Amino acid sequence: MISSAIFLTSLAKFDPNFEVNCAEVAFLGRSNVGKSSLINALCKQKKLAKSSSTPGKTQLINFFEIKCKKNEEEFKIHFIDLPGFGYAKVSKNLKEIWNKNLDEFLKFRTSIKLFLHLIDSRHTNLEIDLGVDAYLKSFLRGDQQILKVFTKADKLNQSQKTKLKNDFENSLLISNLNKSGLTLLENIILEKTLGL
Ligand SMILES: Nc1nc2c(ncn2[C@@H]2O[C@H](COP(=O)(O)OP(=O)(O)OP(=O)(O)O)[C@@H](O)[C@H]2O)c(=O)[nH]1
Ligand SMILES: [Mg+2]
Repeated sequence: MISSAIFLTSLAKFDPNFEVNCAEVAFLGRSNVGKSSLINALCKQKKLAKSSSTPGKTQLINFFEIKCKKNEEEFKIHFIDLPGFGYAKVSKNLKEIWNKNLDEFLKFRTSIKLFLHLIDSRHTNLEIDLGVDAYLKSFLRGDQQILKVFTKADKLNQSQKTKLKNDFENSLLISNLNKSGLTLLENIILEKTLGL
């Protein structure tokens, strides 16, 4: 389980000099889907990653060092909080720079072993998410995995939850608000990155 988490650093783009000696988990998805809130919920901290109801809050690539424990042994991974895709209210120029920087970062940062693609559980088939999925698959390496995580489950009623689970095999449905699905997700992250 996660035993501690600290903020490490922020980058604007891929930096080959920022080397890494552990597996990394990238949290990505549309703006406002709940990426930063999920990092906080998994780490049981309120303000580790900056979250806001205003889309576009996360503008840099933020790294967090996560320590995990199993049977007295300690392990380290990184969580990476990314700016959201599809945020329209910034200048076109800035959007292009973000996209180019993010594109390079995601392709070259081979220490990322798990891409957590967060999708709002109320809007599961948006074009932009289908695009993100195809985009990730276009450069995914053999030692990297994608996991779809459906957020804001607290907004669904029971029959909507059942439908989502039927529509998406092995789907993970979480809520940062009522903490549902978080222990399962934590276990899956640790298993996929550390083999724990
Ligand atoms: N109902 C509900 N709201 C949530 C949940 N998780 C996050 N939110 C809210 O969604 C809004 C956006 O959350 P963030 O975590 O900042 O989203 P983000 O994906 O990091 O957004 P950007 O940094 O702009 O890309 C905030 O108002 C959160 O309180 C959840 O599980 N349920
Ligand atoms: Mg954010």
